[in-house]
Amino acid sequence: MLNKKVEDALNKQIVIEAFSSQLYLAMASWCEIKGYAGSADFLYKQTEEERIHMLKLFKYINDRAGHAIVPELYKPPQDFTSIVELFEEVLKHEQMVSDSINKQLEVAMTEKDYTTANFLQWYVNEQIEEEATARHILDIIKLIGKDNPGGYYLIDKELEKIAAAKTVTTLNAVTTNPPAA
Ligand code: OFO
Repeated sequence: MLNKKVEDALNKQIVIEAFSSQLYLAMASWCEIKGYAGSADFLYKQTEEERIHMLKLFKYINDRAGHAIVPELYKPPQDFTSIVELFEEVLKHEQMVSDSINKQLEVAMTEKDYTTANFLQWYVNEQIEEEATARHILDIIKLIGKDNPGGYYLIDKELEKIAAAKTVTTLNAVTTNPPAA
């Protein structure tokens, strides 16, 4: 059974993952209406992925006899000055998520809940990938040069390729218990 401090820490992480999903949905919508179809594809996949991250926490908390709480919806920003600013925000957001995971991991370690610490390791690894992807996108933006004529078009074409290569994880693939045979 989860102790209360660990349960609260995991429920805090649910809030963060839910907000991540909301934020990327708002970003996807902005990209779509501005004509950045490749970036929108990537961010629509990202919003789904974040929901899976949230659901994985739900399953874990409830499997350990805690109570996973559905968080309030926070309204994310709806407007961005450019695609460059938007992806800078993505990187900043993912860095904040990594800090938050580390805080929850610290609570689990302090409470000597090594099962939860082991569970959170999945998120630690996931964050390495999420931050690396955001940095990779910003590197592409720098290489193409946003001030080049057609730069935004080329950036979006690169995002289209990244989106096509991205497979959204399913809940079954990330839950601790294997699906029943
Ligand atoms: Fe849940 O990984 Fe991004 O935020």
